[in-house]
Amino acid sequence: MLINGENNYTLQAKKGEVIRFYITNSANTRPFNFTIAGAKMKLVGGDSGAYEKDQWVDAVTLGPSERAIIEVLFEKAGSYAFQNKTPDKTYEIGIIAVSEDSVASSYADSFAVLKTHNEAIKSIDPFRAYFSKESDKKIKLSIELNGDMQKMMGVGSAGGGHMMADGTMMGGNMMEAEPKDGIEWENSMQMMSVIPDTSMVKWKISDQASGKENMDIDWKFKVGDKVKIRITNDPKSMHPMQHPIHIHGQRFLVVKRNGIQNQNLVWKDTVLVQNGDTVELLVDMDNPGDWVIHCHIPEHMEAGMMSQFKVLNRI
Ligand SMILES: [Cu+2]
Repeated sequence: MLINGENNYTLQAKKGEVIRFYITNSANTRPFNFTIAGAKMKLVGGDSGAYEKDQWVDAVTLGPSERAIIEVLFEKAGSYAFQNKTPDKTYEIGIIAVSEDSVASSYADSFAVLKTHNEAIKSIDPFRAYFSKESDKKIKLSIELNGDMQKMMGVGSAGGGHMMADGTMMGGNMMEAEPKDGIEWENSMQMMSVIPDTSMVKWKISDQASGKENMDIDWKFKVGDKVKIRITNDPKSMHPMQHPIHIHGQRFLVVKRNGIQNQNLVWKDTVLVQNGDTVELLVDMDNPGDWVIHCHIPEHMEAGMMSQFKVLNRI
């Protein structure tokens, strides 16, 4: 795990210094739960600018392509660790060395205040009336294995698990590997990751209304449309795991997660849809052209997990 390309990233700071960090998860597959041990941390921004309001956080969870802006106060001298803290393991991925010299002008007083960001609130206001409308599009995330792959996995054989009519695995290794908290933090399903290629595995975005999948989905919108997209990540799929879903060319708000209204919004272009989760996005279709919506894990995208849509100019 690297920070800015280094496996021993070190940063120098001074006592009393407040540092603003722009964090991008540029990993291929791995989600990060990023934190700085022993320092006070404030979440101020996401993918595309400020949140409506600042909030104190212990850590930020980022899927591939997601971004966060945090501010951190280093009150005392000493060594602070950048960490990736998952439920089972804490990785140290860098160090901030804070010297005894006090910083010339400290922003500690300003840091102590949780601010409201009026610009962000104003940019979201025109969209609030659409938050509770019916979903315009409903998609499901899942996986399909071909016959050879199912045999390899022991599906249907006496020794392994067997497939239920609804596609659920019973018995075999698959159930044990199901992520505990909606996120597969480590590569726990080695066989799924090492053996298969795209001829054996298809990762799927399925449109619930048309029954179409992946690139056969070809939605059409008009500039100015405010489109509600509901995404469900099937917990009963053969490999239940999180998918960072990325939309090109437009911005969106994650208005609801599992039916609960989001109380602190930020403009985004990627949402980490955890295993079993349902998220509702309100997408601002303001950028005409041909675009894609896809999982930001390249292996999943290569194995199908991408759809297309058009945003047409109003005549
Ligand atoms: Cu994916």
